[in-house]
Amino acid sequence: MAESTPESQSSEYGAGQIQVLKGLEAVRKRPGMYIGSTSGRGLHHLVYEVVDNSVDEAMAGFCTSIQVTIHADDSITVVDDGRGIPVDIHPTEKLPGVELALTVLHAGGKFDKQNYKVSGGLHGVGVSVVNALSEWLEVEVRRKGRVWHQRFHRGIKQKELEDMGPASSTGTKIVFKPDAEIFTETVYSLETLTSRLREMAFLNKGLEISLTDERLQPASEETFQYEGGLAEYVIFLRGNRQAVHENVVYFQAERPEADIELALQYDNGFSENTHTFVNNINTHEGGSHLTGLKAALTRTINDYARKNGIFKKADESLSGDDVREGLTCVLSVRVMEPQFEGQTKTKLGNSEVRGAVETAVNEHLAIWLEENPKAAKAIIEKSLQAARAREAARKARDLARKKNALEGGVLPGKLADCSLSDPSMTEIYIVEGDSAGGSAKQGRDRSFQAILPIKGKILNVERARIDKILGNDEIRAMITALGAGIRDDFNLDKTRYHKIIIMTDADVDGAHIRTLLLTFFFRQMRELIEAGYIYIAQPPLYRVAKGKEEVYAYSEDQREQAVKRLTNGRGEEAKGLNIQRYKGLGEMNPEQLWRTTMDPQTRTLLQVTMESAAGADSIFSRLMGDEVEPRRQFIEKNARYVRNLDI
Ligand code: 0RA
Repeated sequence: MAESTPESQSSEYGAGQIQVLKGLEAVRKRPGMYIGSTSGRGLHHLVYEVVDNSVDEAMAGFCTSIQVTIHADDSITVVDDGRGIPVDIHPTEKLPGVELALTVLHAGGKFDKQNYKVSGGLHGVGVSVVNALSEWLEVEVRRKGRVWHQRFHRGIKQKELEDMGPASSTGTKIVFKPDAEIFTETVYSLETLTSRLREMAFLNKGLEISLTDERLQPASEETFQYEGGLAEYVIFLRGNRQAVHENVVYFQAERPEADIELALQYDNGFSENTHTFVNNINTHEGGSHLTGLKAALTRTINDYARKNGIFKKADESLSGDDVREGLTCVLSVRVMEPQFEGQTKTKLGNSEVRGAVETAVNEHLAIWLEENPKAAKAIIEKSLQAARAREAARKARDLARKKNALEGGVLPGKLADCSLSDPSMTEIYIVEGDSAGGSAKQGRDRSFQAILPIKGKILNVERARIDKILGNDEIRAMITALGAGIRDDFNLDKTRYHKIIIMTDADVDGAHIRTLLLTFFFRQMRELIEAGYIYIAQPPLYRVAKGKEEVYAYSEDQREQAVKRLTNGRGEEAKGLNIQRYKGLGEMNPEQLWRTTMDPQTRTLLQVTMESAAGADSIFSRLMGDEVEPRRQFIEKNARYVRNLDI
């Protein structure tokens, strides 16, 4: 296609331009419709959207390296070495392609669809949305031997696309500053961006992605590049759990329905860690590709065991759960026209993908098992152990059921229940320690708030099998109080409270207990997290008082503010000022606990979400595994982690 130079374009203010202004206005009026929210989550989506476009260029085979920089003012630069966004004048729109990509909704660089086999992007909204929601945005394209530049303010161009001179390479650079008029949070989380970009690098074998944070002194820089792709991802996710076999099972297959990449490895843990992706998007809710994978795994392992005389009895077999115990697995598929379904649009609907994945996994896994007989034997032995434990647990559970212990009926003795019974109105506080539990019982509103005190460190469910978990008193008390069963028997509709609030001390032990509880919910009652029922209470860190005035502070910042206000700016040395640091919930009397932490009118609750199960899950696995040091480091950073779950 012959490209005319932008200078020769007509710059009439036509119908197209009016459409552009209308489009931008729509995005700025209802940003949530395009990027989900205007909180930290939406803010981070802007970066993902821009990076996704560069990754698409990499997937098309034209880009090898992407550099992301967070600048000191929280503006962002994304540079790639792809072909550059086209600058030729669009035949009917009469504007350069790059300008269209940045100003026309859904044009998003993909107006030229044949170039891309598949394309990612959670919302697929395109860079024009990023442009509309940025105070300013600059684009620099290297293409056709020239450097091209254009600048926008809140989506509106400040000048025509300009030829800045010769260029010896190709690529696209986008710099943007999110609009503080739109976003409630404008500060990027290095951790959140790191984990998403790392994930992108694992999913796109060989692609180099670097992240620089210039807000730090000196600036930090990390580069992600994995020649092993998903095989390296599995090793990363396995963390410090011990592998049952050395080599990761890995293959790539191209089918008419989908391109498939799979890696898996078994470890000596008891949980399953499977992550599935479609066009680089984490399919938290699973779907047809996952169904195909599970079917193939169960079938192939059973076939192998039978053929090689590993089963003792003729009718012996392994269930799906058995062959997935201790499994770390990542499946990534690329599909031309993905249909996303489910509550959070993260479930793959395309039915043709199921068969494609199933046959590919059957074929490759069968070969791998034949070629690795030692590993195959170890995996099957591991699955057989799981089957035996499951059988023992089933017997224990039947027994427990008979005693009516897990199915409600008899509530635990330590539970102070509320008087209302409509779950949508009620909440339960799971409180660390009997003394804080006592204060909470006295301070609560007993009509809708129930209190369950638990003893310090509960069992680490990451390191225990189901029979041991069910034998633990604290855990049984939680299961019966919530009334909805666990794991495969869990029934969300039976949950007795729609808010389950974890309330622990604001110290290291409290953070550890909170992590143990979250691990428990994540592993045994994941639907509670998915339904948004799990919360974390925020007790104050300080009470600042002077005379009759008192203020509770929930952060260092708030403490400083409070001191300033109560002393009219004189500071901590002012006479009569009293600052109390709360180390534990027990230091508050019932009335204070109510006012600061439990009263729905004034309290702050953090909702625990599943947005990035891959991230959260690897945190759980790494931290709740056998090694002490990462756990200690984690606990020290724990407050940030909760925020991370939220983003
Ligand atoms: C459409 C066509 C072509 C490149 C791109 C889009 C493109 C978009 C972005 C966004 C960020 N980086 C990008 N790199 C490339 C090229 C078509 C051709 O050269 O034939």
